[in-house]
Amino acid sequence: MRFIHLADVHLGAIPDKGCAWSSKRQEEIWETFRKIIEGIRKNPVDMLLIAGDLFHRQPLLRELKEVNYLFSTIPDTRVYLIAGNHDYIRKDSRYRDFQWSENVLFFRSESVRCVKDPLLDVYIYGFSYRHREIRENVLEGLQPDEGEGMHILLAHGGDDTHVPLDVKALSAAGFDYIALGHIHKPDILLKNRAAFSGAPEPLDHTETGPHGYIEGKTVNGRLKISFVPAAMRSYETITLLLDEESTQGSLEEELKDRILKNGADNLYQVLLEGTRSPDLMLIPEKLRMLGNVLDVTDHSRPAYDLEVLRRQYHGTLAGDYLDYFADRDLSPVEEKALYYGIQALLG
Ligand SMILES: [Mn+2]
Repeated sequence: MRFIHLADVHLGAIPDKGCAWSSKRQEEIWETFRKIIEGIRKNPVDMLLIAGDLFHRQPLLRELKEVNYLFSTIPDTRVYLIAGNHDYIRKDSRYRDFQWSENVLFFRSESVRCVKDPLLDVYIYGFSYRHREIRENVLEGLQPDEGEGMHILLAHGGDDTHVPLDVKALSAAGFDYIALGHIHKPDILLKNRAAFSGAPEPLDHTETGPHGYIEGKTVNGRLKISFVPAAMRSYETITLLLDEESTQGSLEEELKDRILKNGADNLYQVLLEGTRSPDLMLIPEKLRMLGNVLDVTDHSRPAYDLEVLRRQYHGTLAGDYLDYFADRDLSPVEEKALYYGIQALLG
């Protein structure tokens, strides 16, 4: 037996709105989903488990048709689908009366239902969101049915307002595998027994690291799961360490290099750290134009020795200014202000 566990595809999402690559990313979310289905067509799995938030918001009818067509191209795979908090079954949801392809089972109820797979001794348990939030742990005390075979639970949530579930308790109750959705970072919670597959494509800069799905298969009757990377791009952070020799040009050169090495398609957050020469006038905007750079955060500071300056300028306006900031806990903004001020006063 072999399955693929997907979640949080978020079809219809438009990542990084306002950025040059945004609409491309919207298409890539679909593209990666299509590729996963294509992979299944070439090498069929018994089951495709989709643990919620297949869509970013209420699916349009044409989006459901598109997805259903893709499912119809993998007739040897049974698709088990639940709705999450983003694509919850609202009163006017297109999910309500949609006719799915024969190989698709959509769990419509907000309470847990169990179905037996028609071909395997596998029992699938699932429920869908019919509201934006579910604050109760609707899975509390849930136990698998008697049936001989494997018991797989499909669930979406895991935080305070979206089914605060207890994975260990569910696993202890006898579920052989818990296929989870909602958290976008892939996370195997219990080895071979419970995992968040994560979003196949990362959706914003907080979703760093690899993205893809979970594949499960039985080996000698035992379930083994593994993470399979599938995303076309990733969000990464590049830290440039400045010193007193750094110039605008040297930093641009270094950033270009690092972006090439890390993959020109990836999406970057750039951090500037270290100390720089007081007379370097950085233009972060120019760094932004060197690749898919989301933003440049400047934590670098001019190489002033504040104590020395304070003594040196004692009794002058600059000295008073330095006294004012001395021995205070400065927020990053205040710290910036301090250095701008010194620059202005001494310059
Ligand atoms: Mn969710």
